[in-house]
Amino acid sequence: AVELLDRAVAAGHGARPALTGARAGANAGADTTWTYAQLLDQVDRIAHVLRGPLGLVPGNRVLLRGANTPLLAAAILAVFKAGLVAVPTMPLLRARELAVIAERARVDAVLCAASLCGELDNVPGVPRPVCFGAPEPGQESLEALMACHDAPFAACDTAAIDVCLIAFTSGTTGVPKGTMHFHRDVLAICDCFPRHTLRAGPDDLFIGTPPLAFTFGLGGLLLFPLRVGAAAVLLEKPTPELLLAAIERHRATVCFTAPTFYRQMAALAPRFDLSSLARTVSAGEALPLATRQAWQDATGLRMIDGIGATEMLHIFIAAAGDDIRPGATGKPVPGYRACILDGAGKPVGPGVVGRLAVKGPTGCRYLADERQRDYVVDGWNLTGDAYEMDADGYFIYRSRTDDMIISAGYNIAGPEVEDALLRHPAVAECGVIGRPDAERGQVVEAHVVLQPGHAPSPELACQLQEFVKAQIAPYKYPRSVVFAQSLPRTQTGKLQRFRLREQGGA
Ligand code: 3SK
Repeated sequence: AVELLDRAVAAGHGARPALTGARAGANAGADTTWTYAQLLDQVDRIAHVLRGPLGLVPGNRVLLRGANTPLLAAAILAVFKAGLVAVPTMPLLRARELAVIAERARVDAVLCAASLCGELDNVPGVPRPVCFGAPEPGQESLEALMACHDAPFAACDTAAIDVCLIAFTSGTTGVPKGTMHFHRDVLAICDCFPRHTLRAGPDDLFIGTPPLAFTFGLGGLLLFPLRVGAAAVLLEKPTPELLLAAIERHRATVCFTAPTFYRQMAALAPRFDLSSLARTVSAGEALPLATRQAWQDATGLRMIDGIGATEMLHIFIAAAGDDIRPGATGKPVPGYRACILDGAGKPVGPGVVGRLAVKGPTGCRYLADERQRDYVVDGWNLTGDAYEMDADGYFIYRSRTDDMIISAGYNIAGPEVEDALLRHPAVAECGVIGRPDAERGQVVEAHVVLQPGHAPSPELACQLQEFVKAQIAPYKYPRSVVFAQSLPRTQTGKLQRFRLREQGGA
């Protein structure tokens, strides 16, 4: 992966646009575009900074934090090119979550957008961040260091099986898991879904919303376009309206986002000229049929649905064009195989719901985590999804097999939200589940037993929501709070979340 960009330039794409940064708020419209040659220059400067002034050596780990911007993209590519390991983190994460990642990944350096550096002050033991994008006085400036290095950077001589990326996923127990990916994995995902399913080419312009810290976004908005010599537009703070406006303004041809966004965009679509759009990709959560239909009615486009996983790096089942069958995710992407297993781990035939198992050029390698044993069994990756296969080999999503809540494309572990709630003095006990929701797929719902002396009220529910938002990434807060006298537990005291799910929502 060190040569991804150099090869594009060598292939003659140097003068073509590579990345455009579309800014939000007061700076909206002040888009900046880098050609492939300009992007390469930025990447080489950052690589020099990492290996020079920062003193990093191949294999060192670099935590990256920032909204989707060309400079964050350049930093990720520079980490690869310098033979280092990228540890991208979601921009909304709070100090407590960052501390766990920094500690687990044992990071050696931090590159952080200046506006997000403050949260790192509260993370014990992380190296002092080097800040980019208008650093304030007192912050170490990446751009100032880059200004001293204008020579090309010779790509580090890495091996195909050197780790270049540790992508974190929140586990069902709330303890984040680092998934390690090799240089060859990065190239493999570029040569599977985008080539065979999406059929991307150099004239495409990619756009979308997933953060580059989420492998859905890293592939769809950076690696895939660069691999085929195409361009991408990165939106700093996307909303459905801003995304639609940017598609119109830039004449984007390929869009990557989650079903919740498509649902909201469908309602607004008539106000925009979306005639440039040729292919739209939905992943990150199951695509409801109603959303697929609403999008198709609004745009005439048939959605390319896909299922991926951080453990697998990107999408491994999908369908495009005439292969699309509404209600089914699709078939294994060329390069991957999939089957459905019963409770004993034996393959089942068509029409039987079981655990989805996949195998291919990428796979799960947890960083020092015993859950590896449960995820990879006999070479098959068990993704935690319940699926069935039909007689024609199409895979149909049924549910998650674990307690992970997937809301608007975000993976949220219930126990992590419980942990945050339990820190409130009014909370005695709580259980957090995902409640089905037409718009977000699921919403986080907290069932709360109060301490003596506290009474349920809408004000207290709001207070608890704000309390959670202040501790962990705000998208994890419980949109629904149900006050209860007691929680269902087993004889041994274990919370029975399935019984909470069976109860009606508030
Ligand atoms: O987690 C997912 O659903 C996903 C989807 C597409 C690509 C990558 C990922 C992690």
